[in-house]
This record gives sequence, C-alpha cells and structure tokens, in this order.
Amino acid sequence: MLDNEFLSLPLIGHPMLNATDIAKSDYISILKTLVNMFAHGNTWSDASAAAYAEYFGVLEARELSESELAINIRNLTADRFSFRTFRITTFRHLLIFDVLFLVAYGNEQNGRTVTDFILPLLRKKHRKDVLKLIDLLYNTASHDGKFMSAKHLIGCWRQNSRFTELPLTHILVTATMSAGKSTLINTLFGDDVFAARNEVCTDRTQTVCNKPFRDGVVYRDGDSSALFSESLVGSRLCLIDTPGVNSARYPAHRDITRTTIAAGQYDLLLYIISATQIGVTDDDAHLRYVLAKKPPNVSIVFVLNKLDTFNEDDSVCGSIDRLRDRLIEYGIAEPLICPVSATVGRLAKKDYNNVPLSEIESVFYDAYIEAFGTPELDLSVYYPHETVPDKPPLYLQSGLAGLEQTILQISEGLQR
Ligand SMILES: Nc1nc2c(ncn2[C@@H]2O[C@H](COP(=O)(O)OP(=O)(O)OP(=O)(O)O)[C@@H](O)[C@H]2O)c(=O)[nH]1
Ligand SMILES: [Mg+2]
Repeated sequence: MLDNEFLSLPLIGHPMLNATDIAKSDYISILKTLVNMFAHGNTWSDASAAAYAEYFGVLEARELSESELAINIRNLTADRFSFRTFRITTFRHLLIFDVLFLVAYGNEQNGRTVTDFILPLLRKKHRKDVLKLIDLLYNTASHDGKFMSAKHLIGCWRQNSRFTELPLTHILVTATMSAGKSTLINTLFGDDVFAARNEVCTDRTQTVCNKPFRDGVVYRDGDSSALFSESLVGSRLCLIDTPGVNSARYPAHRDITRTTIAAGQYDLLLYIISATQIGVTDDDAHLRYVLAKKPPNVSIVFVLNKLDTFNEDDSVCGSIDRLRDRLIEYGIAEPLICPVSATVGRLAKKDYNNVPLSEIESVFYDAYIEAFGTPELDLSVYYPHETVPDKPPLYLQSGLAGLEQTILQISEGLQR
C-alpha cells in the first residue's frame, strides 16, 4: 500500500473555492492533464484529482493538448487584479502546490521533474518563487511570507507529513459470522465503509485506514479504503476486516481468515463475541486457533457486542463474569473485555456528528436513550472513568467511547 493512501486532501477551505467557475474549470483541467503526464497509472493521484474536480463542482474536466496546457498555465499563473478584494491575486502558488501534492507528494525528484516542465511556462520573474516553494515543501525551509495565498495548503501538507511519520498500527478484527465485525469497524469510522448484514456478508479480507484530517473524501482502492475518523485522531491505524469463520455454506471464508491470522501482519487483535451467542461452541474452535496462531506479542481485546439485545432477565455484569471465567480457562490470565453495542454506538455517533437519523433510527434512538440510561445497561461503568473523553451520555453508555479510548491507548502504547 502506498503511503499516499493515508493523505487527507486540502479541500476544505481551499482558496480556489472562491474563484470563478471558469478559473476552477481551467485549474482542474491543468491538474488532470499533469496528473496524467507525470503520475500516469497512479490510482491515488487519479482518484484525488477526481475528488478535487467534484469538490470544486467541475463536472467535465477535459484533458488539454500541449498548447492548451501552456496557455492555461500561463493564464492562471499571471497576476490579476481582483475587483472583489481590490488587490492583486494569483493562483500561481496554489496551482504549483496542488500539482506537487497530487503528482509528487513525498517524492522530491518527481517534484523537480514536474516543475522543470512548468517553469518555462511561467514568466521569468515568477520562477524563483516556485523553486522556493519546492524547498519549503520538501525541505521544510522556513516560511518567508511569500506564499500567503497557499498558507492553508502548506499547513495541510505539513499535517499530512506529521501523520505519515507516525508508526502504523494494524488491528485485525475477527469473530464467528455476524458477530458485528463490519458494523463495529463502520461505527469506529463513523461511516458505512463495509457492508454489514444479518447473513454471511464479508467474503474477503478488507482494510480501512484513518487519515489525518477531515477532507470529506473516502478513498477506495480495491479492498483497501481510507477516510478520516474523528474518533481515531492522534493515531495512525488500519483495521482489517475478515470473514466470519463458521459458515457451513462458505467454508473458504474460514481459510481466508485463518491465513490472515496465521500470517501475523497485525499489532493488535479485536476478538468480537456476540452477546447473543455466549456459550455457543462455535467460538471455541476459533478462539483456540487464534490463541495458537497469533504472534505471541500481539494482545487481544475481547469485544462483547450486541448488548442492546439484553432484557431484564439477562445480566451484563453476569455475562462479562462468565465470559471472563471462560477465557481464563483458555489460559488468558487477565482478559481485557470491552462491552459494547455497535448498533447503539453507531446511532449515538451519528447524532454526535449531526448526521440526520432516519425515522426508524430516531424511534430506536429514543428507546436506547431510555434503556442505556438505566444502571442495568449503562456500559460506561465497565471502563475507567477518568480516561474516557467527554461525550454525550448514549455515546458513553453504549460502550463505544470506552472502546475507542481503549483502542487508542493500546495503539499509543504500541507506538512508544
Ligand atoms: N442488535 C445488534 N445488532 C448488531 C450489532 N452489531 C451488529 N449487529 C447486526 O448483526 C448483523 C451482522 O453484522 P455484521 O457487521 O455484518 O457482522 P459481521 O461479523 O461482519 O458478519 P460476517 O462478515 O458475515 O461474518 C447485522 O444485521 C448488524 O446490524 C449490535 O451491537 N446489536
Ligand atoms: Mg462482516
């Protein structure tokens, strides 16, 4: 996987958003043409140029001929007088920045190649500036105030660099089928990245990684995706979703998951157990496999999911105790058990993020507020209080806030 997949695009607050439609269209055409010339076949560059086009509302960007490209670059990089702001403005720095970002992020050599192409198209008096901008981006030369118009973009480049320097933590998510693996991952990301249904659903290993800051773009390349998750900020994480292991109809799913577990390419393992299935023996064989094949230094977080299905006759506390006793029998001295309801956490997070709930979701949401507000179902009590961040009650009571914090703390510990 390319490091670029982890980059956030500097779209929100991009200064070109204030430009005229014609300027935006020319701008996107230039980006698209240069991406094709200098990053040909690079899926990330292509997808990112398309995301720029969409964000700027440019529906049909053309690839330009060589002469059109030269004319457009000359036009857009000229100084111009803006009647709106009564000052001289230029798109020069923005354009050079975006070209470098899309075709040569993290690769100074490519950056120099593309600038060698652009420089002769600029007026002579502007060429020095461009070389300074390159130095600023690749060699973190200090900002000399010349690039005020691109200040926001330069800040985004830096934020991306700091993020991609963080160590990457891979988290494998495994369980028997329909335990809620995909739902939980979607909930952690606050987006429906993976399909989740009450039938055999995930049929291959898929990954989703977090990006450094919000850009509104979900990047997808085959079975890997990347998007911003507010909850995972501060750590660089990849979650690996795997198929359920006990489908009689699809025995190959078990092999796919087992191969991934045995390959050991992960730093932490989330083992999900459905509260509706505690005591069902399907988990025994899988747990035994996990314990035998996972790398010895990889710890396991046991996620007891679907606790919203409990009624007065069930006891969350009793179930956790029973699960703990059972895990101890497997030789796990101090199992870390995180009780949660991914379904409730998902709605709590949607509401927290101001994503409108559907009519039926709103009905459930109100019922969950009441149910999880009772001491019997309040899952926040199973997490250390002082470490859980300030979140709305249902976000805490669903166990989601505690689980997110647990994952972040463990991954931070691993990075040290
Ligand atoms: N009630 C309840 N249902 C849940 C919860 N989490 C997941 N589900 C439901 O359980 C079903 C299976 O969820 P998935 O996320 O697809 O489960 P999975 O483990 O990824 O399933 P496979 O990929 O097929 O192994 C879906 O209908 C989910 O809506 C939960 O916390 N509570
Ligand atoms: Mg799944």
